[in-house]
This record gives sequence, C-alpha cells and structure tokens, in this order.
Amino acid sequence: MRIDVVTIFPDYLEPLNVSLVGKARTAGRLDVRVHDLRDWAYDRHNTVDDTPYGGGPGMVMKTEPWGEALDQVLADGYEAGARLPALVVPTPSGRPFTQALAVELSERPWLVFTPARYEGIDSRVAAEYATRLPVYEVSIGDYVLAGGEAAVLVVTEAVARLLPGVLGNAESHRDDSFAPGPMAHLLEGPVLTKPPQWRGRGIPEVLLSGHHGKIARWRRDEALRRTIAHRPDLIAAADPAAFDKKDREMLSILGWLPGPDGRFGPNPEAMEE
Ligand code: 6GU
Repeated sequence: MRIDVVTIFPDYLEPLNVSLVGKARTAGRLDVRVHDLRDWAYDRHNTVDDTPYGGGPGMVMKTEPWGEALDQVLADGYEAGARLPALVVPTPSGRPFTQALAVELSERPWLVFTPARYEGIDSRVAAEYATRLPVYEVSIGDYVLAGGEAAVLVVTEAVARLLPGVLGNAESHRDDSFAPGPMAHLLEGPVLTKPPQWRGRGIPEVLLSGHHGKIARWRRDEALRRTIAHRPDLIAAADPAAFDKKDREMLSILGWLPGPDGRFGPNPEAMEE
C-alpha cells in the first residue's frame, strides 16, 4: 500500500517511522511519503489560510495550495505506478472511523491524507476531488483536536496492521474487538500472563485447566461483563441471534434481559430507583 500525507507539520508524522508502521515500511509492505503543504504556497509568507466567508472565528485553509499539492502528489503516484487513490480527509465533521472502515481502507492500494489545521479546508477542495476519486471524510471520535495529524496516525496504524504480512499471524485480528464475526458486538475481556501470583492476585483456575471449551466460555462471559460496563450501547444494538443460551444466562446475571423486540436492555426491575 502507498500512503501520502500532505500537512503543514511534517514532523508530526515522525511516529510513522516507529513500531508496527515503521516495520511495515522497512519490510516494503507500506510506502509512506510525507509532504509539506507550504511547498505549494508561493507568496512571501507561504500563506495557507485565510478568513472565512460569512465571518466567524478562526481561519480556513485555502484552496490553491491544497489543489496544487494534491495534483502533484497524485501525478507523482500515478507515475510511480500506484493506482486508484482514495482521499482521506480527517475532520471532526466526518463519518465515524470504525474497524469496518479500517478494513475497507486496508483493501485500497493508495491513500492520500489531507490533515488540516485551523477550522478546516475550504470545502471546494473535497468537492472537486470527489468528482474524480473516492473521498472519505472521517472523524476519529466525538471530541475536537487541534488538527487532523493525530487522526492520520490513528487511521494509518489501524489500517497498517490489517495489511497482509504486517502482523506475525493472520489470526491476530480475527478476535479483535469490533472485527466482523462472533465477537463483533463485544469488547475483549481481560488478558493475563506469568507470574501466576502477583501481589496476592492469582489466575482464574479455568485458564490453567487446558479445557478449551471452558476457556472460550470464560472469555465470552468476561467480554459480556466488560461490554455491559463500558459499551452497553453495543449490546443494545446487537442482533439478539448473536447471543446463545449461555450468553443469555450471563446477560441476565448482569441485569440485562430481552425486550419486546428481542433486543437486550437493562432489566428495569433490577435498576436502582
Ligand atoms: Cl479527524 N480532526 C480534528 N481536528 N478533530 C477531530 C477529528 C479529526 N476526529 C475527532 N476529532
């Protein structure tokens, strides 16, 4: 996969040299190029922003530097043989970045990121490239960052670990929280390793039993427990067919029962007044 990033803070993308993404690059699985937007700002002050039409606070990133930068980055990539670029525009008003979107992006050969500072990029830029390319406007959560660079790091790491040959073993993301499959609507439960005793805390017997069926059940119960605690919305939204008899027993112990439509919700009888 090829990734281009155009930014006014190239240094912010240094972490892409480290750890999993850095290794994917040295292994030749990922080709990352970071470009300085100001290379395409031609006035004396390399201006990339201006005041917003209609007034209001803050500044808006100008069309021309982005247009020139993207035209050249796209032309260079095509020349190098990369095909079917998709533009990824980080913005708090984008669609939520999810594991499903990470999977979709990981199947593309070439991503071009346009992280913005200030109040964002003049909307005509995304509209213009959307006539030619798939454009993904993405948000990494319901909070506001000072710029999109951190989102580029987040999306790149989530995508890179899905690329073939990047994680040691292809099974590694089969059980990821949010991966499609039997655990889709559950968070992963606790993980434990040696030593068997630490500050008076031991290991649940079942994990030492070697009984794969019982271990799988324990993990699923713990996943249900943790999901109810941290993300009850995932259980409430899940297709009830995803829960087997044992799941239902556990959900009932945790105070969750099927409602009239079959979906699970907190048992009103069990709620404190
Ligand atoms: Cl992608 N950018 C900014 N500036 N803030 C965000 C975001 C992106 N996602 C969530 N908050």
